[in-house]
Amino acid sequence: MSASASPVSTGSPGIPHLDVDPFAMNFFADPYPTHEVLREAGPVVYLDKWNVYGVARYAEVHAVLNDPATFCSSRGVGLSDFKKETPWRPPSLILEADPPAHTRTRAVLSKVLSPTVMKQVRDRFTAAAEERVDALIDKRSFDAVADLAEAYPLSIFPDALGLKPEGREHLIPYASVVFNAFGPPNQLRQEAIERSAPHQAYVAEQCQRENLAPGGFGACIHAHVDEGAITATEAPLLVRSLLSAGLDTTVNGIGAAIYCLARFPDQWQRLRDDLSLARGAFEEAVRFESPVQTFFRTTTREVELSGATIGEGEKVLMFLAAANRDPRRWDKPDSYDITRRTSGHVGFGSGIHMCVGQLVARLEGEVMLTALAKRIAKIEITGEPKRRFNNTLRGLDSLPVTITPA
Ligand code: OVV
Repeated sequence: MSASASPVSTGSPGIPHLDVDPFAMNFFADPYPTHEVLREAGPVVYLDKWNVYGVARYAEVHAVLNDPATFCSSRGVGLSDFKKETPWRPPSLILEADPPAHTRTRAVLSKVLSPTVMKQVRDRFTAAAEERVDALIDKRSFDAVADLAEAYPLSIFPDALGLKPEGREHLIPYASVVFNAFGPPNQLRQEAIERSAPHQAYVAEQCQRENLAPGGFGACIHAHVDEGAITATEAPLLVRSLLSAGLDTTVNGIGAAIYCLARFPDQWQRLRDDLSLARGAFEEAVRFESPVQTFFRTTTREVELSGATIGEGEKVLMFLAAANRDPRRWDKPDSYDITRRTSGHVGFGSGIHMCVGQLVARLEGEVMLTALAKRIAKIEITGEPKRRFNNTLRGLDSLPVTITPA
């Protein structure tokens, strides 16, 4: 991988210019050597391929995430600057918003996905995980992506939202468009958006109040209209956020955990010996694989970041995955260790935009890993894992495994 410092006079002095493309197939296939190049080049880099700044060290990623007034989200958290280009869909009222607008919508989704609500769904999520594991034990050999990482969230999350049974096949393809659309105008993004119309139509329809079952997350969002916290126009767009970010993320999170535990059998054994490690094993998989690899911010003013001057209206690409393996922050960053102190990892982000659905993700991960570890002695990878390519999400398309029951 080449990392050439260039003397281009338009750039801020001292900021290394790199010619790497973090949205290219060869990068997705093995991002780790390039993550190291990005971290070692300097605290702030410039990517000539897309004309954006980049931060790949933990300290700078954390700093950008925690200064939302300077590094804003309302101009989009993908490459596209909403001040210069029309967004491909109406902006998210939470992800693509800044305070004070963000504060109100965030409060609503925080309540809808609160610890109290997790207590109410926990037994259902646990029963579904145990049921899924029963079915996998009957099969013995299966695809850990389709039959586990996708099948389990699909068996609980659309019901928890209150979606009707018809049309659910649009959910993962819709999310795939959303996460590809954060990337640059490469083939992945352009083709995803070109084919998005049927998925968008499905999602728009399911966000309406009359299509969401009573008691579900969707109906709970609409109930906040009656309290005056949000308007009837805003509610469907907040439901859309759960449809956008609530499924494919946990698919890739659970997929990451299974892939880690299958590759590192000593960690699988530790989990089996102590089931209270399940939540930590999931969290460490989120750090280690970083299912959400990157997000952008846009500068609202000229700012100095670790000695680098960045002008107003510049895009800054945050390499969450590189920060999560920065040796400046982590001991043995490239080891999957389920007893590691993972707090501070940026796999769920950090600061005011930190994943509002993190409790749902952790609940799914915890109960699924517990159900697996209770009943399965061994997970063996029996075929070539195939990667799924997306501009933002990291995960597999297939992972053939054979399990040995306990
Ligand atoms: C975190 C995230 C990812 C994708 C979409 C959204 C949020 C949204 O709010 O629509």
